[in-house]
Amino acid sequence: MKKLLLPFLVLLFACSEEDPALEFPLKAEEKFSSEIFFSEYIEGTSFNKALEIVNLTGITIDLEAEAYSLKKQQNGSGEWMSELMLTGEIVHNDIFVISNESATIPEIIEQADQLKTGSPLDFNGNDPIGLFKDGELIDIIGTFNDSEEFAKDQTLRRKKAITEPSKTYNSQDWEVLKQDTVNDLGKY
Ligand SMILES: [Ca+2]
Ligand SMILES: [Ca+2]
Repeated sequence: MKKLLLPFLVLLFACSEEDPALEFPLKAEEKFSSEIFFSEYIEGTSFNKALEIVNLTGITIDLEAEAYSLKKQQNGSGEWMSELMLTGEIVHNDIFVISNESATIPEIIEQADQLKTGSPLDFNGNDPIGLFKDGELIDIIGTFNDSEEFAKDQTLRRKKAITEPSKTYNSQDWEVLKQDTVNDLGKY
């Protein structure tokens, strides 16, 4: 029996390595988020700008079908502008990256699920960015109608304790990293 069991265990281990989902089956008590939300913001040098969204809702989100979009408020004043409709899907426990197409840091381009030149992916630290669903704001980075430089030359990473979007920006919910930090882009 022992001779048969060992290859079986090796096989089982090899399989579980290939598919992380097998190692961490969903527990019945696991709490899902009610919505997708921003998980990272990169305000780097030049056009090195990116936004990351995470899906912890337990279901696949079709961004286009549900009309998710991004908008920017230029320098914290005026109307929301430069609406960018998001396209594609995010499966549960996955992330979606939107990057400025003119970025020069390779990871920003490599990790991108959607690329855009210019606005709204041209924020420079004082431009609130909103995540919208069918025209309704669901999550925000920065404070609407506030021209303060809240994240100039920084990477912001949402703390793991935060599992829901928020229509009010709270800097306490974000970890601040130095300019051009991209090592967690495309990961959660
Ligand atoms: Ca600005
Ligand atoms: Ca990340």
